[in-house]
Amino acid sequence: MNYSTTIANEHFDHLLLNAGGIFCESVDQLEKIQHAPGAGAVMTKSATAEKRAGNPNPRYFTYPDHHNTINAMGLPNLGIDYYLDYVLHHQLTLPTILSVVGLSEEEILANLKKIQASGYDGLIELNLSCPNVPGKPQIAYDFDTTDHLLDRIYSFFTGHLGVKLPPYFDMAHFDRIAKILNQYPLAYVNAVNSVGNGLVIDPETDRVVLMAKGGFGGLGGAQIKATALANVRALRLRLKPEIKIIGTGGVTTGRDVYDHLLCGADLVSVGSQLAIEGPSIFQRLEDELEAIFAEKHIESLDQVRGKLKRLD
Ligand code: FMN
Repeated sequence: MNYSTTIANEHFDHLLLNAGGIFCESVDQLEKIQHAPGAGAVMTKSATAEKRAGNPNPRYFTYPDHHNTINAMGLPNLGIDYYLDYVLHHQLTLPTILSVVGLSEEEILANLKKIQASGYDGLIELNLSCPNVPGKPQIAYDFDTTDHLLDRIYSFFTGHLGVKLPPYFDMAHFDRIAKILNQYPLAYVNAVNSVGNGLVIDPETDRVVLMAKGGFGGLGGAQIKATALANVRALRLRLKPEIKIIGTGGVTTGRDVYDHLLCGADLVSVGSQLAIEGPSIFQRLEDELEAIFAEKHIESLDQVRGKLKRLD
């Protein structure tokens, strides 16, 4: 299959990449994704202005079924300078997306100004949806703040920007966020981030499994697939065609990748199951996807992307 896909000035030969936060905190991890067979791109860890230790351990938990996770990492990262240095000065094999975040509007703007001043010309992903920093709401659940922030960003920023969104659960909210995003020259949206503030209980001890936030944490893996697909589909139906979509959430099999494509995803990223299985997952998922294409006699991505059928 020809997987050739373009977002802004970046060209991808494969559909899959690591989801933000997975295998991407250190150069060592990033290099493993760069060289993973079947990977089409690399996402760096969401970077704050200064490096952060994140929340206390335990802050990540894999369910016994090995297909689901809950985390309250709290954005541990090595700081924007580290990741900017990586994308600017390392020999990159794959298109690499620089993920940025901030704990305040001013920090976000300062990060983007720094990136712009560096001359970096690749894709940048602004994370508007981290659910795990105590006391800091997910920005993209506040529509007015999101609009105001994007307005401030585009008063100076000329780079290729995508935004990472939290999951929405109400049709009115899909309408609202799409209307805001359509006002700006965004390269893409990435949907979805972890489903915020779930709670997992250990049946042996009757205790929560995470230390921070009283055990509340972001959900990932198979349990969030339906929510992720709904978000990709709802956004694809509402966003202007120039805004591409990275589908994220609930991918554990090639069929999950296929379903994201049906809903309109241009690329698909893998979080929890990559953390569980390691970078060999990309080739497995691509092989499973190929098998589905062969079985259905599909010869081009255009026959699948956004081609979800309705019952009426
Ligand atoms: N998303 C980000 O945009 N930036 C991050 O730094 C980030 N860190 C994460 C760390 C962990 C341990 C996990 C499990 C998720 C993190 N996420 C982050 C969210 C994932 O990128 C992804 O959106 C979410 O896990 C849903 O995908 P999944 O169902 O494949 O896990």
